Amino acid sequence: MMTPPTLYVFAISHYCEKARWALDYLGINFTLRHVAPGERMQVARKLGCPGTSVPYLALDGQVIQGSADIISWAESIRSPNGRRLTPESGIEQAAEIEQRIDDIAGVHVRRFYYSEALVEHPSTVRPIFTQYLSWQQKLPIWLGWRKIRGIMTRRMDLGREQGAQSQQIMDTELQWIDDLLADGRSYLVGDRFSRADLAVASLLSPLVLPQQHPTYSGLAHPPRLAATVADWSERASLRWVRDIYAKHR
Ligand SMILES: N[C@@H](CCC(=O)N[C@@H](CS)C(=O)NCC(=O)O)C(=O)O
Repeated sequence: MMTPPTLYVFAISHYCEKARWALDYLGINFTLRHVAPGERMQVARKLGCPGTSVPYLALDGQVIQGSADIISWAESIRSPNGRRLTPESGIEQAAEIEQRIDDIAGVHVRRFYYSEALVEHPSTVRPIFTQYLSWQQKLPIWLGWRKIRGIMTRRMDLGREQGAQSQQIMDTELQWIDDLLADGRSYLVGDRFSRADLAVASLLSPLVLPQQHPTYSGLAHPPRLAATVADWSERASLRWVRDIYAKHR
């Protein structure tokens, strides 16, 4: 019997939600560890991760970094509940959808949100950053908040113009999902829930804030994002995300 793996996450991260949802869905027993921003890098180095981003999963002497690789690992062991996330046919199509949502919408939904929330309303972001952390973990975030904001602003290239650019990219990416759903299908590939659906729903969840999401109950949209999301809320893609969360999360 192997020791349960440990999944290292940020509460606010939609990529972490993607990995966590997959492990939950497949009934895999794991320990969840919330890490603080600086701590994430130290733990990643100690475990021998190739990079420093969350999520990463530590299991007996091995570490798997990145939501897609974590899902592939979870699919490679026998799922305790017999469920699968890889579709029986259309594996390539599912992989293409997952890759595109990981590379484009995953990045730009985050930049769209932080460009307004972290730059103009930073006090609304900090509670989610410190959620589920111990006092020892919270303290450096409180003390170093200004520095953390600066680093994040530079690394993600945040700002008003950049936010508007990411909004446009999100509009295009939502249109891509709207078009895929236009034939009335319930799932993106085949006729059952797959990793393509899980990837798209989790990475778009910051726009929808579904009530089944484990960590977004305290997250509020800043005003311009809230107005855009209100305009977009009846799009097929966002209605579908709400439905997928209600059915599968
Ligand atoms: N493609 C990666 C993206 C992971 C990612 O961007 N994680 C962010 C949190 S949302 C992070 O840790 N950023 C800090 C860093 O990259 O050092 C995945 O699917 O896991």
